[in-house]
Amino acid sequence: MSDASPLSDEQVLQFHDQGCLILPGFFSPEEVGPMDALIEDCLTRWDEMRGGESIEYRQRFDVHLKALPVTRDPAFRALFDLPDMTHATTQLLGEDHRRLYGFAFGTPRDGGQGWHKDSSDAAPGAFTLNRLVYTRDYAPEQGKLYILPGSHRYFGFQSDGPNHADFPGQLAVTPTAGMVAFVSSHCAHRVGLNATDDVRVVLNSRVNPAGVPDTLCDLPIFRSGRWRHSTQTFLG
Ligand SMILES: O=C(O)CCC(=O)C(=O)O
Repeated sequence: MSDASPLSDEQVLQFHDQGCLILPGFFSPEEVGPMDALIEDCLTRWDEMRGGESIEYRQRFDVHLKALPVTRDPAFRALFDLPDMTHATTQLLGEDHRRLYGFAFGTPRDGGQGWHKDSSDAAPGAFTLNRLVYTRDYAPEQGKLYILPGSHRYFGFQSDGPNHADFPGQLAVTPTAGMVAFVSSHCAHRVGLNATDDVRVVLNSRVNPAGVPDTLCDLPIFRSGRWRHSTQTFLG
């Protein structure tokens, strides 16, 4: 293990300035290997798996995915506890950050996620950190990760409009094995539609800076308005 900081000072500044930081090759193939094997095993049982979104949520926001039951496996925790990840998290959030919960989302053909911010409180510092990890290389047609840098500085979206549409200035990233994307919950992002028969999977372990409520991401905001996850209610 090296004592060197995994992120440079410029990268830390970039995260706070843009609301996101994309790091291809953050993890080695060996480091993501155990989680990739669990994902592979899950994908063989895809058709039997539940864990999809509600019809209303899918129709309003073009979000279509399944949650894979791999986040309770010790390998999930072990991946996010690797020294470079814990060190980078401290660099971005400070010492007193608080680990929340994890997800593994599988996106099948025609699935994706329309533009959204995972939280809708625009106060500076009121964000949850998404730590997104990809365990294998994906084709662009399986759904790129689109992010709108700087959008964490304002409330919501500047216009209503299609859930899947290009914005000037968006980043479009094709996930690769070992890539990590640190994305503020208040930075707009979407997952492009999967046009293949191969499921695309992302892991996410969320962390809050000190003082941020655990429930911040109960209220995401989409181009057409806010949604409350805990009651499955559209708030407009
Ligand atoms: O699937 C991805 O690449 C990102 C997922 C994401 O950001 C989300 O679940 O909000």
